[in-house]
Amino acid sequence: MTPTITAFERSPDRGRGQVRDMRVRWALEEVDQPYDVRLVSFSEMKKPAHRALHPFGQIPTYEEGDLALFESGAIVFHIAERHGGLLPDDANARARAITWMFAAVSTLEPPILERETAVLLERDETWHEKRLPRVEDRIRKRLADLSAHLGDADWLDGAFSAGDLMMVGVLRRLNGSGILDEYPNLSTYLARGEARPAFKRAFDAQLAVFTAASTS
Ligand code: GTB
Repeated sequence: MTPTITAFERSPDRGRGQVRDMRVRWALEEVDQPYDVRLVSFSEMKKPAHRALHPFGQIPTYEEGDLALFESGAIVFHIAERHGGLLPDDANARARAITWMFAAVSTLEPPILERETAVLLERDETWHEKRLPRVEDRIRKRLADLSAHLGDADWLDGAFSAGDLMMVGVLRRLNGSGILDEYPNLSTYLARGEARPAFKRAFDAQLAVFTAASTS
């Protein structure tokens, strides 16, 4: 059965692949699972029909038969469980890969999101200049530890897994900040993830939504 995911009808990031449907698209591409996309407007996301799929009125969602999921991490986990290739067969290695998925969304992503909020929404506040370096230092603390763990390995724990997919998805949110450049092995790790053919296919698919919208 072909799953259907939701994505922004008009992508505020202009197709730079920062919106969270990108992670889901990437996972589906990694496992060679075709998918349909339903584009939703900001007002549609807040209506009951969409809230029945996503209680917080957001994207992405995932529908497959009578199963409806939300939360990009949970969706990627579901895809990884149902298909081969994103989680190791060995039970302990599998548990570690899942641990990295959680680390991405619950340890790395929060300070990165905090910075985005500061940069996008708090620029005019009198305390912004003082606060931003503190927020960025909280990110650096996490990146330094992640960098030390990764060392000169290609991936976080053996072969590429859903843990790497989620971590690369989160680290991409630092694109343009310059912060990741301070950790050369993490910059290379990010580039390694983005060089995967499945990533490129997912990126092109989400970009096509934006380019189609801007030419119509
Ligand atoms: N924890 C949830 C998940 O991982 O799925 C978070 C889902 C979420 O934040 N969805 C956002 C959304 O639907 C889109 S990704 N927002 C609309 C709303 O809340 O009303 C966040 C996002 C938005 C825009 C950019 N951008 O333009 O660069 C990047 C990321």
